[in-house]
Amino acid sequence: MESWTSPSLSPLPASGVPLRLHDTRTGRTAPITPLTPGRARLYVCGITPYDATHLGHAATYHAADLVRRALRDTGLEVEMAQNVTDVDDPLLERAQRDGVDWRELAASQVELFAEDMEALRVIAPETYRSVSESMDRIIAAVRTLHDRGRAYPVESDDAAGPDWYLDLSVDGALGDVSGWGEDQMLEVFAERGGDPDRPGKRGRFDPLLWRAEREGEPAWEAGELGRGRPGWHVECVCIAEEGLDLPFDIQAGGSDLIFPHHDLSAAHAVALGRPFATTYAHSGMVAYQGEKMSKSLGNLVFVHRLVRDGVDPMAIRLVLMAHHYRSDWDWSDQELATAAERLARFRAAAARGGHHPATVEALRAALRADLDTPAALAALETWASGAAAAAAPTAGPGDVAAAADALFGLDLRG
Ligand code: 5CA
Ligand code: ZN
Repeated sequence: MESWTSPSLSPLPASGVPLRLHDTRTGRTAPITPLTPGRARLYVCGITPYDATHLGHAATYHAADLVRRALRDTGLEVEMAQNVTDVDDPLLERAQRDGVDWRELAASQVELFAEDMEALRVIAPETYRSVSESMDRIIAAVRTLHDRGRAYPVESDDAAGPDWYLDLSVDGALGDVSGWGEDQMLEVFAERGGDPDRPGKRGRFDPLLWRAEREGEPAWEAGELGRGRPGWHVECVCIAEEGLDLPFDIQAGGSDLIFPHHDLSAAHAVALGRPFATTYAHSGMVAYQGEKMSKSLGNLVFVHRLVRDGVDPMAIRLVLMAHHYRSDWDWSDQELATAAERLARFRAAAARGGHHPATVEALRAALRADLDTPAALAALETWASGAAAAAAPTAGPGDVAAAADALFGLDLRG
């Protein structure tokens, strides 16, 4: 599937100092050392395209973009893969409600998403695949899981054949990523697409692997598993494998995906006999008016609406930068106004001529310290206010605007 046009990239000469990133699985912040020397592989979970990009999505893809930029700055080649969940309950339900074909709904939202990513100067993924276009791989994976004795049927009353579940007890990988106990898992499993109480399941957290065809739903032929459509988690395993091969370095996404999605994606990979990711990076949740911004709650602030109303996308990026990526925070119009003023100050400073190697070094150091964007902003503020000490004659890059662009995707030339 077509992604979007990446912003022009002019990396600084490689710093060679590794990125330190917080890993949800170990709970520690540690240097990223790619499995393949010189080449880092990153996967970020993509959108379910039934509504436009909101600020929560933007924050998550901004964080992944910073990971990419930080890895590049250390001199690594970076490859990124991203999915589009175009076959899933909420999308199919929305399409049905609105009387549109699910493919059309998905295509229109995917297009809006691409425009938003481009406006925000997010680097496009090398591999960008929807579930519907990955169906051959997904079917091969669920059939392999069946052949390996990991799948079991659960009868349903509204379909011709059974639904199929992944038996987590075989590999015992439940909780490997999240580290959560079962009580904590149970608190969120149902609201995040799980069905802990369905009769016939062997384990409460066993995920749906293949759902038998229901009337009015799209379906594909999967041999001994019958006609149907995939459950959620297997898509990211297949798309990661296609784009990156398994295992890969970093799995990224919002913290709402720690459990069940990333936990169970990794469990699917293990059941296929492959380890999944080395590091799991999660961004915090953006709220609006006190509640997590979510399509199901409807309390959304859309990127394209802000842009249409004349907001400079770089001001949106500055709001995102003002919050450490791992913290949960509330979007506010006040902060957007502050960011717009800040952008004007930074641009004025860049226009005055912004050679200052110490600031460039501070920006790099902030980025590689677990994406410490508040520290980077503080360095830019000091520079823009003219309070930064006169640059000692040091080696290394000194153009602050070029560094803000390469490291943080901030265009200060406008
Ligand atoms: N398609 C799946 C992932 S395979 C999905 O979660 N789609 S989504 O459209 O619901 O979310 C897309 C990405 O945005 C995910 O990485 C999710 O963790 C992140 N996200 C969703 N809501 C928020 C929010 N309020 N704040 C921060 N990130 C969010
Ligand atoms: Zn995913």
